Amino acid sequence: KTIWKIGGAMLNQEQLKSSVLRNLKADYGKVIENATIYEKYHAVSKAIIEQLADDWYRTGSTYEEGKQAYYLSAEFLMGRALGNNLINLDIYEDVRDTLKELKIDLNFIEEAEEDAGLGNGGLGRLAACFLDSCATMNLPVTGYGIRYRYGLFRQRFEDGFQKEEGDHWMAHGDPWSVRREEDEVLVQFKEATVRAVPYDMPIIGYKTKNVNTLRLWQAEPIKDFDFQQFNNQEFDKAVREKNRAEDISRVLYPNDDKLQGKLLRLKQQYFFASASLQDMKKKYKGKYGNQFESFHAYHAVQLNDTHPVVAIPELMRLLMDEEGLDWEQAWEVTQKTFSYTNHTILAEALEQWDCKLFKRLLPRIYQVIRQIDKKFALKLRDKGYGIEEIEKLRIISNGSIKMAWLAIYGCHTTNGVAELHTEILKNHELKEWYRLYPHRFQNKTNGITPRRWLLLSNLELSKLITELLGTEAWVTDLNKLKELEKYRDDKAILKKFAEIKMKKKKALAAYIEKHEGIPVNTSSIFDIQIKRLHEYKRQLLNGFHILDIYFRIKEDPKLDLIPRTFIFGAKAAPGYFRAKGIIKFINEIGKKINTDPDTKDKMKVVFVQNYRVSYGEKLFPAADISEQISTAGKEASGTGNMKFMLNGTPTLGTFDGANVEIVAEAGEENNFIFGARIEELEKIKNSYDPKTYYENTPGLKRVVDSLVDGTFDDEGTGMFKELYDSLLLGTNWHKADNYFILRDFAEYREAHKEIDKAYRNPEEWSRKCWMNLVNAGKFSSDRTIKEYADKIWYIKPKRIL
Ligand code: DL6
Repeated sequence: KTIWKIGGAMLNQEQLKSSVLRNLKADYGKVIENATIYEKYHAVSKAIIEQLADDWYRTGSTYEEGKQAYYLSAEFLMGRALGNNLINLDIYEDVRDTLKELKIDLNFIEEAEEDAGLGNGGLGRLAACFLDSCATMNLPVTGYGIRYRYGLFRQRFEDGFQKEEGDHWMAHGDPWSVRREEDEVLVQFKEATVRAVPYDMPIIGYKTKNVNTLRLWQAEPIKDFDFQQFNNQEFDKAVREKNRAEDISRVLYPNDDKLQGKLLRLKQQYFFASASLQDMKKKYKGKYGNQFESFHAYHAVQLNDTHPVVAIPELMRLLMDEEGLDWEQAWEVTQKTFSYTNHTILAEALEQWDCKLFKRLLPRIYQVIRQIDKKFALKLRDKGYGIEEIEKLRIISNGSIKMAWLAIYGCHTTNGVAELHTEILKNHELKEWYRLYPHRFQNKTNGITPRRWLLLSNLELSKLITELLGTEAWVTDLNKLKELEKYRDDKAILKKFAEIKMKKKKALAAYIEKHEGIPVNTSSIFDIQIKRLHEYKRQLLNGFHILDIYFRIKEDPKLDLIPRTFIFGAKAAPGYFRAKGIIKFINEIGKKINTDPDTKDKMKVVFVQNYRVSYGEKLFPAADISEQISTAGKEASGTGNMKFMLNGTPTLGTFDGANVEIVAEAGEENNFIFGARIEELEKIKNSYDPKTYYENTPGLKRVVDSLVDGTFDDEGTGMFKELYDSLLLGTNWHKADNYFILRDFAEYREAHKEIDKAYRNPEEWSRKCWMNLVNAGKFSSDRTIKEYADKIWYIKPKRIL
């Protein structure tokens, strides 16, 4: 039976089997019976990638004709490849059946694959979803990033405290990457030059022959070791250069939304920005010779946040120093090449580099930035700007380089990631810039790929959708879901839908029991908050509310509540003390509630360890409630909110980020919206006194005090007292309760009561879920990418034949 239906060589079951066996033998000298699970995973992956080679190569050469876009990102949170690739190739079930004949369980080997966790959270996962959409839509787009040897740390809990371990994700090999030594380039720093060696990952679109590329750079030394020093028995010295070079791509910085002005991070940024541009330049030169005045006509480069913004002065350098363009020409080409996406308005996340540090590492690049800054100031002066206004916009000020300013000035377009976020940028954070360049600002509301987040993770629901629509077209045209709205009152369909949810809940419960050792009741409401741990995301609010229910049940054991399972998943940046305190606090709450005979059948708290993409694939489909409770104005967009929605889960959320658009699509009546809106927070922010809420909101004092009154133990770390003070006293740099937790507590509790009420009517509840699913069309990353392609990159699909 032929199983490979898309392009490439025709592959039948027998060929697949022999390819797997051949790979096992060639790579490990083994047969199925004595191969480990990793080896089997490896052999199967290689059997698949083998089939792609021709189409992959042809995609590359087809794209070389004409304009291409490049997505530069310090993070690509890819997750696992095998299952997703099989789904996109439309061979998942056939491969599964074929492997059965070899006594290989596909599910089992899928679980052996480590996530490629080369990103922190939303920003990196967005980049991964975008690549999937670009390939699916046959768009000539290449991703460029860093091949970190260690991805985002692995998390486990010890006595409720977060512990981190290095994530050596490729320890068992990396069958989905191909080393392309022939394309290596050199990257020069003041004190050393390193080799950038590309590893290419195939990006397989859904049911298309095109295979796009994610090119990740690995840093390597010019010379592996110094033989002379080795001979002199100076072993450490002999490998010093090697280690220094390798340090650059050794580990992903585990901070999201917080700047760390570390030299190594700047090295990483310049390393991949320079390597990527040199790669483009080399290919361009091969094809068009020295016509660098037209470089921008063939290259659209998207800068994912400020991390790759050093590419702007680097392209200036390459064009002037190596290709002989004059400043004005180079600047025009540069500005027409780049565009920039802003992902946050948190001040602490806006990257700035200390001039001295920068100059020490990259003197020539520093010189270029100084020149850009100077010319910009003169331009503003000529426009009639006053000294103070100029100072606000200057790229270099107070001894630092403001990367966001450099980005806006050096790019033709700046975009925000949700309507509300873009409005905040235009009217508040970047208002001076917006006044100066109104036409440069655009909105591109984020999206997620329906392939990974529905087809792969919820096959059952996908099948129901296909059955009802009579077509699979929704997979690439998510707006088709809207046609299913007509079933909103169809009892039989809603019942089937609810049964699927139950099935996913059972699967999650089994997984949680196995991995966290906690049994959960599948008829309870699965109330899930999964995202990075941050004060502004307000996991603490969720924790307080859980504790409030606990105290209410203790007071009144007959309290009539639908049982709840509160599930958290979150990593805290290792140096973020307060975030780690919140994890410990929630774990303490869980310990108390899960062991108390009065409450253990009514509620449960589970903080899953090591939340990551592959865990998300199990959590999103099983959720009854999606917690999106950030302080209004703080979450730029959110994309987890969209993953829940697409799996038919109502949002319990604030008017923030893309929640606003989710509710506009699915109806406020089908979601649970609460809390102060931006306008109100703007009004109260200067006079806000959390103590008033603390004292006057029934039940609130009791839960806040639990931090310090002996209810819980932080084992002498001072974490809980620090949290308590942050809410009521504030610090030098933060006002008390900076994120308005106490202000929103009562409304949050009311919203939960609404949920409890609504859940009692199963049909009504299913209808709400259904309305979320069928209105999720807007949030496909295909829609987002089409907007980037049409309005920013100006590129068109190019299908290979
Ligand atoms: O745009 C993707 C994602 C948004 O959905 C989140 O709301 C936002 O917090 C996140 N931003 C970052 C910022 N990192 N930096 N700098 O991760 O981007």
